[in-house]
Amino acid sequence: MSDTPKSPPSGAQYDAVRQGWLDAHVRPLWENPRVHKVREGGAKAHIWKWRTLRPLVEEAMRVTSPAAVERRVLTLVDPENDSPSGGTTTNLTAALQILLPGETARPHRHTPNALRFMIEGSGAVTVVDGKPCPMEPGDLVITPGWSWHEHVHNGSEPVIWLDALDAPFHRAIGTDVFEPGPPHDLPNHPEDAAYAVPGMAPDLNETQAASPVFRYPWNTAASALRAAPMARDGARRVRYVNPASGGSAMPLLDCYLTALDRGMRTVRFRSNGNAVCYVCAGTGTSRVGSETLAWEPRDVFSLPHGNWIEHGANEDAILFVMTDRDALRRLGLLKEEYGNAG
Ligand code: GTQ
Ligand code: FE2
Repeated sequence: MSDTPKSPPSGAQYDAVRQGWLDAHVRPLWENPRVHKVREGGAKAHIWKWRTLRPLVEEAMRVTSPAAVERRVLTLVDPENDSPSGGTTTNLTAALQILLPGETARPHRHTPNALRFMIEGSGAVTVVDGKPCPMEPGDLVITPGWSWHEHVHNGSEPVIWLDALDAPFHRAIGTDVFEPGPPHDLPNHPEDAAYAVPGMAPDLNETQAASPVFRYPWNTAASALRAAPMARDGARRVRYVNPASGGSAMPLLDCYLTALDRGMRTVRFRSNGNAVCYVCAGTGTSRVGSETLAWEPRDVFSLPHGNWIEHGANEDAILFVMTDRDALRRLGLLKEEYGNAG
């Protein structure tokens, strides 16, 4: 042990010391600009206008390469993060999927939870763990993580739906796994009829994390929404729940239908969760941080974390909203607050 302190390395000396650290696979934390970086405001919101998307979908219908025929999907890419591991917003990815008459998407399963919200066309069916789920406009069909699923379409016109997955979350935590079919070890789920009586559910030994009912038809969702009381932000809202638990339909992908009555503005709301909205009906304007998004039917827009959000409707409007908030809540990370309008 020397009692004369060494003078700090400087210049070329420091560079040599630094190279020694890097060669040994260690990195000085003080050189990382992200340390103690304070974020001002939220991540930037974006709107994908149907008016722009629809002709692009039309082009995707014309592609004949086997890869496209197997999976006609156009992902909605966050303009702030276009890396291949990114999504539409933090933790969530949304896409438009097209199936032409006679086309199928072969069976497979993956750890990410997924959902399909039907936009256009008729006659497609998603088979989830062996259960056929017809898909008509406004229907929600969920394919919970690790459920086998395949899409078939024996109708006479193209179908278009909105896909959403929690894949970016799985990529971030290293749990993203895919398995191609053919399906094996199909779990035994009760019939949907077992959950068709409100307020009653079969008494089984264990409750699954995801809903055993995979299809939420538009008519029943819309009638629940008509009966829904006003929520804290002034909107009326229903949640797509797992009827066996009363919780979110899927553990990491949580879905809502929000009614905004004509002329209303919601009380502003801020969350560290992220959401993607699809406009089912009506027109309006949403303020998301410093962005003002004017929306109309079939538009898709993001509500990234950290922004004060306010929705206004020009006419009675319905939004389908998917969010990662329940994933954050389960991890003890969710922070949400309400402010006064204005
Ligand atoms: O339909 O199964 O948009 O596995 C991305 C991954 C859709 C699907 C996507 C998928 C699917
Ligand atoms: Fe899939």
